[in-house]
Amino acid sequence: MKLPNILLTGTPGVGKTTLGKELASRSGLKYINVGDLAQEGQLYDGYDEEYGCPILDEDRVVDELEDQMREGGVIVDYHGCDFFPERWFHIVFVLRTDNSILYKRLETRGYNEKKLQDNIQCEIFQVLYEEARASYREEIVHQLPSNEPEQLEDNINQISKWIEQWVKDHNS
Ligand code: DAT
Repeated sequence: MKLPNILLTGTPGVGKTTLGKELASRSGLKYINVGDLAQEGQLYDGYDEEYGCPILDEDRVVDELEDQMREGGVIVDYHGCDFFPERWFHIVFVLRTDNSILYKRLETRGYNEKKLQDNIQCEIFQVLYEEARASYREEIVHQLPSNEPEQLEDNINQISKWIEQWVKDHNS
């Protein structure tokens, strides 16, 4: 059976992991967190002194995922989207959260002031939405509000319906 690949992107803290895992458990699709994948495989290329974090080796991440993506049925979660091959994804969701809510979530994570401000700016300037629109066909890029639990539920229901329809359309 053919299954679609879905990209969940957006600023850290907008709720990609929460949505991705729940969606995977309800749909049977496989959830992949690129940050975790990179850590497990040490898919890094140097260290960013300014941000105090390792730099993702994008080519190795793509190589690592290629076979699974070709098979289909994968939900990918990452706060970046311009280095994945465009052909991988059938739909792209950019999660969006209001500044004050995002600020509280990131504060809870213990982010330092610089990291907090950088991420809030990232959301204000809709960096990930612009990146997604520059990297994928406009028709497949959608924004989803992710401020409250009701919206999480709505997003899950909406995407589940989309998956169902996609599966019907591509397996008949
Ligand atoms: P991300 O994977 O984008 O970094 P996350 O899934 O870890 O984000 O979520 C960050 C926090 O926000 C976490 O405590 C769960 C909460 N959260 C996520 N989506 C939410 C929603 N729609 N309503 C309320 N809280 C949400």
